Amino acid sequence: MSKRKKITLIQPDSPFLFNPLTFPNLGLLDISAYLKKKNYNPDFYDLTGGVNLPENLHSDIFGFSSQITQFRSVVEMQKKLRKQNPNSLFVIGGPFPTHSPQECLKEGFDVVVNGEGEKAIIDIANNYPHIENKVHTTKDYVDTEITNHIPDMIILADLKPPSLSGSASTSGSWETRDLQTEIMDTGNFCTLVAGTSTSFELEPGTYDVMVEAPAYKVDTHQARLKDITNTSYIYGTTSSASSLYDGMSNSLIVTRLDNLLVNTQYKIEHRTQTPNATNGFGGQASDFGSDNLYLIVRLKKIK
Ligand code: B12
Repeated sequence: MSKRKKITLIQPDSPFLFNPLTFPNLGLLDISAYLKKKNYNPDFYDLTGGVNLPENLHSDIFGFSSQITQFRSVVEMQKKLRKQNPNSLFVIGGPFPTHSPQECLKEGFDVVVNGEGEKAIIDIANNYPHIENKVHTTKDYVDTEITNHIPDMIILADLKPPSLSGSASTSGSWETRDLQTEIMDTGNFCTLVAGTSTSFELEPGTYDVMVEAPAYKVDTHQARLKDITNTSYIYGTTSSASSLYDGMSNSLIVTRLDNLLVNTQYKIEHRTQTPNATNGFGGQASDFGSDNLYLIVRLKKIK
């Protein structure tokens, strides 16, 4: 399942200039580069020098850059494109919208970016189609700027209703753990592999990994992270959860997945010394009434 939205960026022409091709406009190129860095893949149309926009363009989000001198042509393009894309979001940024945001709203744009646009466009793309603010200003993102170095975070879990255990450990040899829920994925870097309820796929990059895999009344046990794509393993702590005395403990996997060059699939496997066919991979707390969270996989994308 793709979470990607189609984004189309349009740089208008500057026909009033003696040679509009002398200085390529940097603002929208910058926005495009930032979207790519955050794993979006925008289409970019630079109309400088009399290039025409293709007919029948379709996109979830259209983003225009505009100086005051380009505004009329941008408004015309927006109105034409909206006829073919009545449900799309039309965003405008650049010097003119920064100076006159209300004018842009009056001319039909859905969202105006006032000031620097890098954080704003990611916020808009991540939340599309639910956009609360019509005008995004740089100061809205000051906190995000300060926390610029906080990496993207992915949290996956085996989350079950109150009545269900973390599944049985039956064989005493390596068994695949349930992992069916994505709790958080701030940069859209991870996908649960459809039809498995156990496996996830990471996009290229470097990830710090922390996995907590509980076991209940199984004596010695150990979890491991399996790289399905390359058939390799990273082992977690060897832990103990007494089968006699209601023992419960976690096996902890801590590692770094360094410089993945291609999409790579993983799952968690777990081995127990003593099988516990009732609830070996986590005893349920049905009395609490809340969902049970058993296995938890936390990934930080650091590059
Ligand atoms: C360098 C510069 C030039 C250079 C190069 C311009 C170029 N090709 O990029 C030269 C000397 C060629 C030039 C020419 C002109 N310039 Co000039 N220029 C600047 C200057 C100093 C910096 C622009 C810049 O590169 N910024 C860096 C980039 C990365 O930032 P940015 O473009 O602002 O983009 C950011 C945001 O605006 C926003 N953003 C931009 N587009 C979009 C789109 C979306 C969808 C989103 C979400 C966000 C977004 O995100 C970007 C990244 O944060 C600005 C003043 C300023 N300090 O901003 C004036 C400025 C842009 N220029 C201006 C003018 C008027 C002109 C000319 C019309 C002058 C003339 N009479 O010929 C021409 C027009 C050029 C053209 N192509 O149309 C005005 C525009 C006024 C307005 N309200 O529109 C400005 C603001 C100066 C001013 N205060 O008068 N300019």
